[in-house]
Amino acid sequence: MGYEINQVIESAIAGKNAKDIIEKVIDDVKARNKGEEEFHQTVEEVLRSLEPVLVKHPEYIKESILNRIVEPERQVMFRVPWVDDNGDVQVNRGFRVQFNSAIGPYKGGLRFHPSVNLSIIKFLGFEQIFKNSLTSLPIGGGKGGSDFDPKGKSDREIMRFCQSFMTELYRHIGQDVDVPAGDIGVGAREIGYLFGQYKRIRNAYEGGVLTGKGLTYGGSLARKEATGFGLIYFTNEMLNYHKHSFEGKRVVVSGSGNVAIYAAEKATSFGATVIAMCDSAGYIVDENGVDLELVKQIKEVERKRIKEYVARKEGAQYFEGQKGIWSVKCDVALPCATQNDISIEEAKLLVENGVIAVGEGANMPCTNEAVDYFLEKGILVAPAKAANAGGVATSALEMSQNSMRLSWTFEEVEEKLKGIMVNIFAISKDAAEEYGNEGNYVVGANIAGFLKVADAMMSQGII
Ligand code: NDP
Ligand code: 2IT
Repeated sequence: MGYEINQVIESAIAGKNAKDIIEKVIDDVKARNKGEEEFHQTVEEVLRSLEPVLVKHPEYIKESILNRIVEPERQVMFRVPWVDDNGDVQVNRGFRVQFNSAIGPYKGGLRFHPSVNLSIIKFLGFEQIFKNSLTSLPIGGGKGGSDFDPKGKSDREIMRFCQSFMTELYRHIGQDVDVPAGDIGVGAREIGYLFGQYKRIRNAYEGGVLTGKGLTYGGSLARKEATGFGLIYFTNEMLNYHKHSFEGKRVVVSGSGNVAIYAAEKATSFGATVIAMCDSAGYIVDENGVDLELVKQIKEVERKRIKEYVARKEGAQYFEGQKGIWSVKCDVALPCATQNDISIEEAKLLVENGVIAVGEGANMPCTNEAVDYFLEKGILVAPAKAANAGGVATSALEMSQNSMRLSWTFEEVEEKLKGIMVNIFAISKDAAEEYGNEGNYVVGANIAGFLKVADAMMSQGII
């Protein structure tokens, strides 16, 4: 009885304080991580959605779960020297942020892009904690990368860079410690070179140390397709629940990389027409539906610019500038390129042009203001943490196959992926309802992802 009364009192106090506590943690994060704007943005987005959770669970306040969860368990930054084809020495910076290991080994991709800095890696690592929790698989959150620019580099340069990067990274990772994978600028080629160097240094075949591996040495079927396919499974669940479908819809997909290509492919197989895609230089519009085999040839095989498309496809148009893609009229927008691709201006344009749903394939592709605007206007939003979790989920399935020393068929993996995405929609929807935000899957996904990690942290003591 006494305990129950205490609970009621604590809840009342929490109710009064939850908002203030959250704002205090956000202020602290800003003060202690100065200038890290992308990291601030994700912390604000996640923490502000947790108010009803703190009211219901005052024990999280007492145990300072929020203060602990915003602080990475470990951050590593290192020099990556390498020699280019001219014999000149180049120096890049490497990162690995091991954010949270409450529910499993750190897991998350590596991004190679000139814009990479600590803020970007921390935002991605923070998102990864909740995303990985949503998959229902035992993986913690981490992220890494480098400000290395793979564009225009020869295969040999890529190899030398990857070998140098791994020569430092290897001491921080391991199949039960931290398992990197791909992200922007890191695909099968880079994972191959990274794995080769890890294996050489360790003198052991630890297949589960990296995911997204080639199929001949421990990679999983359907991992390449998984993020894009998963995005469409999730978005389809959301559309169906609201009595819509992909059938006959005009879809715009930003990006033309790994996530974009396979999202476009699956959306097309669900009866949609993909009208436009882009790269960082500009976008193509093809009213007949983008020819994805041609995009794969240009981007995956030839590693050329999307502009090439119009030279090979009659009737298609090319426009300079990436953000202009959001002026193309569509029913469903799938931002699959990079963060903050859709800001309030693009959001207004999309709404004006009749968009009904936004499925976030990239990480944090919409600014917080843009997401709020979509929700205010009744647009369905499939939030990145939930909607793009199919990639990391299938990475975890790759780890399972590596541990078991066997491989599942494409169909088996895809079936599991589909089940995971359907479940993520269900738990995000349920959490949104339970915590008083019906239809807001942004809040629902944050809460559902947070609860599991918070409970694990509670059980494991103050660490
Ligand atoms: P890729 O490197 O394969 O493709 C990125 C695409 O986005 C390219 O077409 C690129 O164009 C375009 N792009 C446009 N603007 C930018 C920019 N400013 N910075 C970087 N890229 C830009 O990456 P992925 O498809 O793997 O990743 C896309 C997004 O999806 C990222 O946000 C990533 O974090 C996220 N994601 C990826 C997962 C995966 O499994 N790969 C899993 C979950 C999320 P260009 O060729 O001109 O650079
Ligand atoms: O953002 C992401 O979830 C990824 N880049 C995939 C991470 C992974 O470990 O497969």
